[in-house]
Amino acid sequence: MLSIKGINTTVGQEQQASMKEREVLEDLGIHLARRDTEALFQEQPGTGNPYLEDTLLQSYLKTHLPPKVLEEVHQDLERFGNRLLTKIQPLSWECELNPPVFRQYDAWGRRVDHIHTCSAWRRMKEISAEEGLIAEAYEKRYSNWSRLYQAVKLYLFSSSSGGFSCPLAMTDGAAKVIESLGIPGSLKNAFDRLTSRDPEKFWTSGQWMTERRGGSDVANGTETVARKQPDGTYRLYGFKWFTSAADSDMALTLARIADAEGQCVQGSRGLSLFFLRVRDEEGKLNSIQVQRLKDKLGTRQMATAELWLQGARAELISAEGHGVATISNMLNITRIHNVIGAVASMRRMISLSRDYARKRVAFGKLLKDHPLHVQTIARMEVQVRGAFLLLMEIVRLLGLAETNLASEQEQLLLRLLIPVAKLYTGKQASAVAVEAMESFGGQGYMEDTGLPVILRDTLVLSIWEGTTNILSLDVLRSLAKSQGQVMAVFLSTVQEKLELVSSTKDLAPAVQRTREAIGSLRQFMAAAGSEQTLTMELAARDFSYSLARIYTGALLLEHAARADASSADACAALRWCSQELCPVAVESGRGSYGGGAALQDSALVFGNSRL
Ligand code: UCC
Repeated sequence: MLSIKGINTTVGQEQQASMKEREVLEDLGIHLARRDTEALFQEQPGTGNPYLEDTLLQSYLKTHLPPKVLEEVHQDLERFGNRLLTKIQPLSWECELNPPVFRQYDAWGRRVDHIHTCSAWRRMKEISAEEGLIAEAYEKRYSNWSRLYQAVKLYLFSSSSGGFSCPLAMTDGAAKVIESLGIPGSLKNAFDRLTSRDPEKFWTSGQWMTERRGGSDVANGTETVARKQPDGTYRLYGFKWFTSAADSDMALTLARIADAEGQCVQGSRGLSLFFLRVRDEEGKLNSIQVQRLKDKLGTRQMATAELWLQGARAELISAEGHGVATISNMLNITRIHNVIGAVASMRRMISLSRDYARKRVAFGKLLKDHPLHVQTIARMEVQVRGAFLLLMEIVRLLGLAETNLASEQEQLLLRLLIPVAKLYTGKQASAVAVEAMESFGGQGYMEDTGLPVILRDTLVLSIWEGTTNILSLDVLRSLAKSQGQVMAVFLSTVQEKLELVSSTKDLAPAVQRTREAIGSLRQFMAAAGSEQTLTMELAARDFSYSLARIYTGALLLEHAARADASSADACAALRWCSQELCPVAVESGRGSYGGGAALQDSALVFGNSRL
C-alpha cells in the first residue's frame, strides 16, 4: 500500500495516476480524495490475437498438420486473428447492443412481419463468406484437414461473432444434408450459396425442428403437415415454436405428408424433410407469418422467432418417412458447432480471467501472485484443454470421413463421440463460465464488462441441439444401432493411445488411472448387459460422462507424450486423470440405477410414498 496525503492506494491504482497532476493538486492544496476516486480505475482485461495467444491450438496444429498445410494455415490464422481483434470484436459488441427488432405492421396497418437486424450483424454474414467459414469444409483444398481447419477458424470466430456462430452452425448443417443427398439439381443453387465465399451470394439456413409439443421429442411433437401440390412441390401448414436465426435465407424443416384423405402417419416414420426459401426474390415471406420474437436469456443478438407456416411452398428432400435420419446429418454438424462454441467460450473466459489476474491488485499484490486464485484458473485451464483436444479429435475424424479416408472403426467412433462431446463440453462450459465470472469479483457481474453476455450465451450450450439427457440417450442409440460395436472401437482406441504413451515415465500414474477406469467401465457394461433396460437408461448420463472423461484423458496423455510437449501438457493430463474417470461404475456400485433407485428418486423429488 502507498499513502498520499493520508489516502491509501494500492500499487496498481498508484500506477494509474499521473504524478504530475498530483503535484499540481498538492501545490494547490486541493483535497485529493475525490480526484483520486475519479482518476483511478481498473485497467480493463483484454486479449490479444486469439490465434497467437493459443499455445495449445498452435501445438496441436504443429503436431498433426502436414508441414505444407501448416505453413499456409498458420499464415491465414494469424491474419484472421488480427482481423478478429481489430475489426470483428467491436462488431460483436454492436450486435449485443442492437438486438433484432420485430415490426409486425407498417405505419398504415399493412402486415409486414419485418425482422430488422443491425448493420454489424449483417456485416458478420459478409465476413463469414469472405473468410470461407462454411466454404472451407466443402472446397476440401486441404483434403481431410479442411474440416479441421474450418473448425479452427470457427473456434477463433465464435466468441467474437456476436452470436453469428448460430446461423453458421445451421448453414453448415444444411450444406452437409444437401451434400449427403448427392446435391440434387434442385438444391444445387442452395448448396452453392451456402458454401459461397461471395458475400453477395452467401446464404444462411435455419433448422426448424421445434414445435409446441416437443423440442426433444421431435417424433411425437411435430404437427406440421405437408400437402402435395400438382407441380410436385408441397405446401406446409403448422407452427414452428423456436426457429433460430429467423432472418436466414432458407430452412430445413420436418413435416408429415398428408395423404389424399388428409391423414398422416404419426411418430418418427411419418416425418419427412423439406427445404424451403424463407422469402421470395422481392423479400416477401413465403406464406409465413412471424408471431413474435423469443425473449431469451442469452443469444439475444440473434432473432429467434415463432413462425406460422400458412402454406409455405417447400420441396421434399428426404425419402418419405426418413426425415429424422436425414436431418440427423444436420444435427451432428450443429452439435459439433456446439462443442466449438463451448470450447471457444471457455477459452475466452479463461484468457480474460488470466489477463485480469495480471492487472488486478488485491491485498497488496496482483491476483496472479495469489496461489489460490491461480489454482482456480488452472483448474479451468485443465477443463478447456481437455475439451479442445476432444473437439480436434472429432473434426479430425469428420475430415477423414468426408474424404472417404475413415475406416469403419473411425466412422463408428465419430458417431459415438459427437453426442458425448456435445453433452460433456456443454456442461464444462457452463461451469467454467460461472467460475471465471467469479474470478472478476463483483465486476464479473456487471453488464457493461461484457462478461454476463458470455455467460448467458454459454448457458444455452447444454440446452439447444439436444439437452444433456437427450444426448445421453443418443449415446445409447449409437450403441444399440451398432450392436455394441461403437463401444468395442472406443475401448480399443483408448487402449492404443495408452499403449503409445506408456513409456513416458512422468505420465505413468495417469496412464494407470485411465487403465483402471477402462476396467471399471468394462465391468459396468458386463453387469448392465445382464440386467433390465432401466439400468442403462438411468445410467445414460453417468455413462456418457465416463466416456467423455476417459477419452479426453487419453487425448491429453497423447498430447503430453509428444517429443516437444511442455510441462503444462503433462500437468494437464495428470490432473485430468486424477478426477473420477468412471463415475458410472461408482454410481452403479451405490445401486443408483436399479428399479429401487428409480422409486427412491421419485420419492425424493415428488415426495410420494411408494417406497
Ligand atoms: O433447432 C434448434 C436450435 C438451432 C440452433 C443451433 C445452433 C447451435 C450451434 C451452436 C453454436 C455456438 S434446437 C433443436 C434441436 N433439436 C434437437 O436436437 C432434437 C433433440 N432430439 C433428439 O435428438 C432425438 O433423439 C431425436 C429427434 C433424434 C429422436 O427422434 P426419433 O425419431 O424418436 O429417433 P429414432 O427413431 O431413434 O431415430 C430415427 C432415425 C434412425 O435411423 P434409421 O431410421 O435409419 O434407423 C436413427 O438411427 O434417425 C437416426 N438418428 C441418428 N443418426 C437419430 N439420431 C441420430 C444421430 N444423432 N446420428 C445419426
